[in-house]
Amino acid sequence: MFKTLKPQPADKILALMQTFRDDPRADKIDLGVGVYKNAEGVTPIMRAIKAAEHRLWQEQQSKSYVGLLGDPAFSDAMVALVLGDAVPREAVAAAATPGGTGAVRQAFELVRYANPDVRVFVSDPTWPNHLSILKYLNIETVPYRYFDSATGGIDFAGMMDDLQGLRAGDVVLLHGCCHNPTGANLNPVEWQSVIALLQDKGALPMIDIAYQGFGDGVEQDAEATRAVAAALPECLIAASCSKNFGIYRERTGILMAVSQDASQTGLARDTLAFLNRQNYSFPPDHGARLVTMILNDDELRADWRAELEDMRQGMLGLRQQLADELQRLTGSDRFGFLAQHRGMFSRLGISPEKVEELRRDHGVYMVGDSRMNIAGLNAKTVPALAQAIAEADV
Ligand code: PLP
Ligand code: TYF
Repeated sequence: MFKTLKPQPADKILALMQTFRDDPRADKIDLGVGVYKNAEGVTPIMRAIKAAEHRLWQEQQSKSYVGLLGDPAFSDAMVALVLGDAVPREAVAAAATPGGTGAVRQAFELVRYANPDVRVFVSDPTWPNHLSILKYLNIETVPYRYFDSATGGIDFAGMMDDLQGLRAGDVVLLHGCCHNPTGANLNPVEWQSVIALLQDKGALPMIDIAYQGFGDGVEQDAEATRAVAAALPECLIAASCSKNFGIYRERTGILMAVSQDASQTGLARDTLAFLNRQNYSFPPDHGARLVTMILNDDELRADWRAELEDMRQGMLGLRQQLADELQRLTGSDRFGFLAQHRGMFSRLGISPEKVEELRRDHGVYMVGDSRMNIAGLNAKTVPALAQAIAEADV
């Protein structure tokens, strides 16, 4: 049977990790996979996570099964973190999932289960895994214009134009904050226009929020998601704890189904439990438990917020330093958008050939679409990167 299998295309981001490891140059710079790194190039375990793990090790008495939706306390804590008081708690059905990817996968399964003819509108570009999972599930995707590589900003007119093609029951996938791969985000006024259009068309928003706290702050980064949830009759939210709690390998995420009609919440919850059971029964618990402990403990929560804020400020500082350095070297404002972008990523907007040249001649590793992980930089490598970009005459 195995001989009937066909080779699968590699994930380009993950393949780049290996190419980087194999490069013997000491001064190589890794701006590839979206993992936070500190100035020493280390992806640290956050202090609050260590403290919660220590406490859990001492206090946990059993590792028996929890439940198909995960621990209700995790759902409560995450609904509060992401949605604040935008909607009543009864309006939200939630299921713990293996990471944000698990939440995305279960959300797509849910919409296809509800409507086998569903179409999912996706930003051009979006996270490659969105497209890969949609394709695997045989769900029709419709791209909408998003990034304008000439300005490094958003082609908002093009986006709205393409969303005019929405039909009732279509799904629109939106990044809640810190767009991956571009770093370009809608402003609050633009979000309101999108919300009005979705209301008008009867389309269902699905928000992927994987970087809450990496952009403008924990509360600020959730504002768009909250506005959507409060305004639309229904929405889906896939949230990841991988980045903002630094627990990538623990696989911690949550899928929320929000309905203004609370009588629908029970049905949504049953379906989330059903879908979890079909795919893996019980979601992972360890990371979810740590997150719950942190969010429900004033001291741990404050320390987590403080460390996350330091990480965010660090990335903002690197953005500004890189934009300033490029301004100085090129004498143009062309790369000013780097300081305006938010989150871990910025798309530089250069050709794949130039990306390859930067890798070959300067040991700079960015994804082929010219996405850079800003957290891969430090105060010392920023000037080297700026020099390489300027020299490559991109
Ligand atoms: N969604 C987006 C846009 C992402 O960039 C990521 C990547 O980390 C995820 C979801 C899911 O991440 P994870 O499955 O590691 O929680
Ligand atoms: O975009 C990124 O780099 C992160 C990490 O299949 C990632 O979201 C990359 C590829 C992948 C899963 C996660």
